Amino acid sequence: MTAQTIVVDPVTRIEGHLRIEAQFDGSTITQASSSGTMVRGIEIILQGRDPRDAWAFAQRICGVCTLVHGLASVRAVEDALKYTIPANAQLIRNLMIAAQFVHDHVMHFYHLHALDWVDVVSALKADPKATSALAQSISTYARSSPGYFTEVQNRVKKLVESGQLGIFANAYWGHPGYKLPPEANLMAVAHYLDALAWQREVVQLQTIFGGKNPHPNVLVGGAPSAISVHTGAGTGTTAVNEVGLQRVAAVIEQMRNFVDQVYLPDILAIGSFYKDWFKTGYGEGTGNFLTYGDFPALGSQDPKTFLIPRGAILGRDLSHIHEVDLNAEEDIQEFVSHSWYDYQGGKDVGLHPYRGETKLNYSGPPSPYKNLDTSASYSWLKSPRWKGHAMETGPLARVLMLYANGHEPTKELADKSLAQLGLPLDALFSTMGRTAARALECKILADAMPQWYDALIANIKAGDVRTFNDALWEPSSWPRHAQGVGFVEAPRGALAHWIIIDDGKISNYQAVVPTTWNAGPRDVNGTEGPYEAALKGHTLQDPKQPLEILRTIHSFDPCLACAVHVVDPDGEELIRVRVQ
Ligand code: NFE
Ligand code: MG
Repeated sequence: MTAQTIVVDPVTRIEGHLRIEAQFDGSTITQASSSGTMVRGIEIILQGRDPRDAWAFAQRICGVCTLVHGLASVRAVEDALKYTIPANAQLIRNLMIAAQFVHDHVMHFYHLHALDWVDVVSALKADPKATSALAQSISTYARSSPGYFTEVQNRVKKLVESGQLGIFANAYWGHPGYKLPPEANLMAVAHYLDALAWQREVVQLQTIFGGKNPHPNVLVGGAPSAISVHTGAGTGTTAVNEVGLQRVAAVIEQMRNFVDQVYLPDILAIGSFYKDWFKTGYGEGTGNFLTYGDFPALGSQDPKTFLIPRGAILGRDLSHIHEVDLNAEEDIQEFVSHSWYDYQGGKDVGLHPYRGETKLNYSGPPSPYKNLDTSASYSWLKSPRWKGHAMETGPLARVLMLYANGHEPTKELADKSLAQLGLPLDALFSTMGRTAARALECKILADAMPQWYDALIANIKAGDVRTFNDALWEPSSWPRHAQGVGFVEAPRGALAHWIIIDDGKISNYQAVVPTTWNAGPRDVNGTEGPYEAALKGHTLQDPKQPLEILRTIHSFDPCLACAVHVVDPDGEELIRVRVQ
């Protein structure tokens, strides 16, 4: 077979618009390019505004990780002003962030990623009785009777017979890369539907503390949730009361149950049929991992107390965690050598976000008919680098960081899960390793939620209902010039917003988000971003149906809307796979 270029544009079952091009030599991918194909420029919109309002704009960067940009923004302002928040606000933030993780990870697996591994059409051939036996052998989940799986199968049958597959349309059903037996496929499809109903319930945690979802409210100086245990339902108050707090406890329980009984067992069951996707290095990316850290211990903002530690891992070396400084000019820099932006100092300099610039300069396609020119600019994403290295952020980075730091629950869970699959720790450096890491951290965070909830309740019982510190609310109390960084571990990875405040107004605002780290283009030295590096060396069974590309790209859980801080102006396009 002659060399060819495979174009997947747009990649579907992600957020935002991503184009992947792969050079295919007939058996393997020799080179890949990742391009974000749209832009809006929230950072520009923020200039000149009141820093206390910034979160409401910044939060609109994304409709998927709908909380975290708001929080990164208020934390940036608080860091700049040295603004402390009450303990209750910190606990509420921990609970909201963790809830965002659990919600987002389950949705990502079932609704965006599972269909890369699960063949919906094959589920029709399953024996519901055998499916029930399989489900009961791996979990105590109650919805596992033969009757239940018969009902699910009938629903899917109706869909297929109608010829209108809807959400299940346009996949590569029947591709030889699908390895699950029909019963495992049916079980996973049933859980796909269950996860839809589950997420409607658990999202209530955000509405109780943040008023609504998506885009719950946040607040510079605290949490926008007044607490009043003496007001019941129907008293006309919007304060968080006993009813709301009890509902939060129930939601935490629902989250933990679904992760323990459905998500984690499914990942291990599905993973056991795809051991080749756990091969060390296959779909790995750069082997460099970055976390900013999050979930402070009560009463502290010191990164040393974070549940998820901060650090960098280079070249898979878990024995040496490098320190990460978000304020150091030389450490985190964004490059635009291959991005549709200009810097005043030229295309080849790197800028720390405090000095960051957002000057758009679109200089060429992609159009569906023209390939990316990787010697020039080819993406709306910038290329963030840590000390010059291309770094992966996200669940795999965090699980490795927890593991390397000796976090006992992580070690126990990871070791047990890998042992069950008969795999070594190195198997995590792979496409399936990344997908499994997401499920592991989901459990670690769901299990951490009760301690924050209990601490919140204990404070309230002791009479402390404070959620907001008004000490620095008025700009007259601010210094004339201030700068700060707000960071959050977001579901897709390390997120930070850098803000500069002059005379009470924003004079510069830069967001560097998880998907920019992961999906960014080559940098000034030609070093590829993690997506690009991860696809190299992939074999494809059928280049016209590049399922393998989707598996690895989806394992990162792309959000291009975040990555370019955008909304698409040009409307949707169906997936287009073009082989030249
Ligand atoms: Ni739009 Fe986001 C997360 C952030 S992404 S989803 O998680 O920040 O890269
Ligand atoms: Mg940015």
